[in-house]
Amino acid sequence: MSGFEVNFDGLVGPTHNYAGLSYGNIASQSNQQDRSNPKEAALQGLAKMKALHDMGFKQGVLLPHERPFIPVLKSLGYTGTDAHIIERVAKDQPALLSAVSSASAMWTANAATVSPSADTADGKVHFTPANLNAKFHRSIEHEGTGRMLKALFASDDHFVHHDALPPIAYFGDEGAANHTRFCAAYDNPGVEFFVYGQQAFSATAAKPSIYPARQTLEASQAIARLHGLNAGCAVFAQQNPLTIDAGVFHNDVISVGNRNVLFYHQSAFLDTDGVLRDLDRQLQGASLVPVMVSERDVSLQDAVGSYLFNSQLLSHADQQMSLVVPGECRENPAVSAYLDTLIADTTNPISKVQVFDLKQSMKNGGGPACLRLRVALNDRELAAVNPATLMSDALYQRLVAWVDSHYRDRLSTDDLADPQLLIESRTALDALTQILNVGSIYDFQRL
Ligand code: SUG
Repeated sequence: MSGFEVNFDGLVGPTHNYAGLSYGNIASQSNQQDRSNPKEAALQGLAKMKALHDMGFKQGVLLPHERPFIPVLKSLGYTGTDAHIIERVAKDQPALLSAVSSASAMWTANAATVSPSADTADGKVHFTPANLNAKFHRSIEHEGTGRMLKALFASDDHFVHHDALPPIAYFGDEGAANHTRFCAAYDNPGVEFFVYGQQAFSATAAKPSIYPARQTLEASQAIARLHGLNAGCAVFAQQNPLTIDAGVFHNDVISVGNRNVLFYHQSAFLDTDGVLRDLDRQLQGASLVPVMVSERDVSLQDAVGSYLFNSQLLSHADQQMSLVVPGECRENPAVSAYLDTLIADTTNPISKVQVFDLKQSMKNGGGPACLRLRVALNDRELAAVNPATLMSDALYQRLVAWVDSHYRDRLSTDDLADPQLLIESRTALDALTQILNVGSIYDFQRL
């Protein structure tokens, strides 16, 4: 195996809360107004990063965004001191305050789409931050994300950064949550698999009827063009609209791929035979290994409830793979029984299941795969990544101490009106930019 897959997990921010902001995301809606524990959330995320680092996987860290995000409130006409603005918005429009306070940037699978250098015409790694324009609280992430990615992947010799797509529904883009790459080895040319929820420019194509489809074909095609993907490198497929109506708001809630393996639910795609045929045909140097989970073994409802497919599929040096799942998978008897048969079955390379407690994030619909952005790199590219953002024993200790000293252990949506939370959050993030050596990336540090 050559090349690396580095998983960049989002650190959960100090304002992590449950505001019920994501219609179509069942966990987000059903936990609205619960009290959150930002400290526990951040420590749960860090524990996963550290455990994967200890298992020998390459692990990086992305920073939380500045929240509550005062510049957006100013752009909406609020004036005065920051404390005054927060007080006014809390009174006028508490829902707006929740939106600008969301720690949703933690789900870095939605941060960007990344194309490795082996797939692109100019031989560079391409990044496009996702416009996330389906939800207001997420649509305000891409500028900060772009700045952060430039601070981590700074070398022009290796990395190309694009702007997010135009911020309208026609080009709705949710980043790597709807993008999977198949390859024989991480630094070999791969097949980039773009899964979309709807065709914006078609009045007749299938669409979900209850919940919104966030990703459009038009957006996915634009990303493939911008990244200069080599001929034969892209496959586009529509997610089954029935799954969106069942709460599968991103493809990574119903399938996951790694190297030549596609692990998916029977109902994931509109045209499964076409997906398997195209991926297998375009994959170079390996055959596709499809691992299909039937409705009989795991119902769509259990898949959504347990987040079985929002797992990370990680390759070990011996070619075997681990499936990193949330604790909810072992709490669901059908899913747990399925996992036991999956790892006992030697016709696929998935031989281990690693379970993590990510309840704080899960209650907002964010499992192990949501929390990470995959970046496939070769040795030279890895050497050009900001080294302070790569996980180590020392960095883990520093980040745990940082969380312990800056984070609250309870937060309700009413607490978002506390101007002290803004000060605490900025103090924490200012210290974090020093720990991770990323410079002044936040607006509050630059204005
Ligand atoms: O966009 N939840 C996120 C969860 C994102 C999960 N990401 C992936 N599947 N890759 C979303 O729906 C809920 C916030 C709240 O309700 O407070 C939220 O934004």
